[in-house]
Amino acid sequence: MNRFRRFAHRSTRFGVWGVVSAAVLFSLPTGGAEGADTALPAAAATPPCTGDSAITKKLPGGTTWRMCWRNSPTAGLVLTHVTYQPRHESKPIEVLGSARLGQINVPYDDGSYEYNDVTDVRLGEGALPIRAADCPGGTVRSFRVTDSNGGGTRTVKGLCVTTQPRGFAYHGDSGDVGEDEARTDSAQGQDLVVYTLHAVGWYHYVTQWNFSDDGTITAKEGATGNLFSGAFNASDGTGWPVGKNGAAKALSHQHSVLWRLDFKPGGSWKSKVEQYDTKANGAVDGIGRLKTSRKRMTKEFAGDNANDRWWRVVASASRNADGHARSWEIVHNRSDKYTRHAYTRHDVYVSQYKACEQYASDNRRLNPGCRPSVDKYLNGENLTRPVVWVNVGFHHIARDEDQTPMPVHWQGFQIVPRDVTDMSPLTPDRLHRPEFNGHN
Ligand SMILES: [Cu+2]
Repeated sequence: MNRFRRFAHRSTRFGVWGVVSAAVLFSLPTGGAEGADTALPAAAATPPCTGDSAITKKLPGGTTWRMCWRNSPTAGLVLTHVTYQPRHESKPIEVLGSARLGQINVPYDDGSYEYNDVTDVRLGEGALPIRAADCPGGTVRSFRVTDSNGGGTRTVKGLCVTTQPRGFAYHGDSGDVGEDEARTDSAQGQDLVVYTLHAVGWYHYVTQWNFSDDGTITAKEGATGNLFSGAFNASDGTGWPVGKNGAAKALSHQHSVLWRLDFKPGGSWKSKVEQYDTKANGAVDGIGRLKTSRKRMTKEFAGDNANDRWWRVVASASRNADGHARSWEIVHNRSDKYTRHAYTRHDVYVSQYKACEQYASDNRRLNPGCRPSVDKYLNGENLTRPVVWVNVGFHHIARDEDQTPMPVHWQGFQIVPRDVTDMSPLTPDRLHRPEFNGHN
């Protein structure tokens, strides 16, 4: 059985920006050209999106997140103009110009199938409705999608916007920092959470973004649904028995999820990328010393996780109240890398922005005159406007518990603020004072 729908490529390109039409059809977010946001006038007086296309949420800790969203026929959920405004900031601070999936590449271990779920299967056209019960405490918004069977468009009530508790935000004793009448401060954190559901064959993907009150952004892709029914014949050792006595062997396969992040830190596309590594550096009386070094990444590069290594994107013209350059750190913890493809062999790829470089692989299907994949986007250019591609792989060896429906398996990463604010954005007001910011 063929797992996937096949259909001719079409695209609906309604402009989302600046549309003030009262007609429902035109106020619904629709798929659009991925690079479209770059064509906006720099000093647009009108907001980048209005009505149902805009998400604004002030969390209990005082942090406000704002963004625009749409459903792309390929990439599914696309977030643009993502800004963060903690309690003591008078203006929103821009973080991401746009953020979305760049590809989901799924090869099966026996060499029988390989899918590019974003570009080829067109994940975005497989949008599924989200039931009210699956968006607890939130609201489900609608969007238009091209019908994947080739006829017209349909409305899908398929974007959940909600909030979720995230456990401890902090717990501390103010006597430690010298407050006269010491108190124990504590708070529980909250996230703004947005997600969509898309069917790709028998799989259902949850594309989720959490925006925390402390400024952290978490991207996670969940795979659920059902194991591909055509792939229960792994008799050659490339699967795992999931039926009675091992007659049915589910084929193992790899999900390489690649996200495309077009940073706009502090409101400018211009930014720098740095890599930090911490290494052993001798010892003093038997106690080890460590040395952390910074490497400015001036040219396009592919990076690999290593012990004590991380990267950050640094704003070129935006500083916090302490005078430190604002930056956002990429936190990438775990990944099974599919080494056969150059575009899934590394943990991050950082390319200089180019409008036609839209997908991590299979790019020529939609951008025929352009380079084919993210590894090929790295051709030695200077990095002045970096686009960060984060690759998180999961090698899925099925288990009995994957039937049925399959429990969601997640893969993702985080973007964590570093020096975006002079103190924690959640510091209680009575502690948000110079005497508690740094010790001399
Ligand atoms: Cu899987």
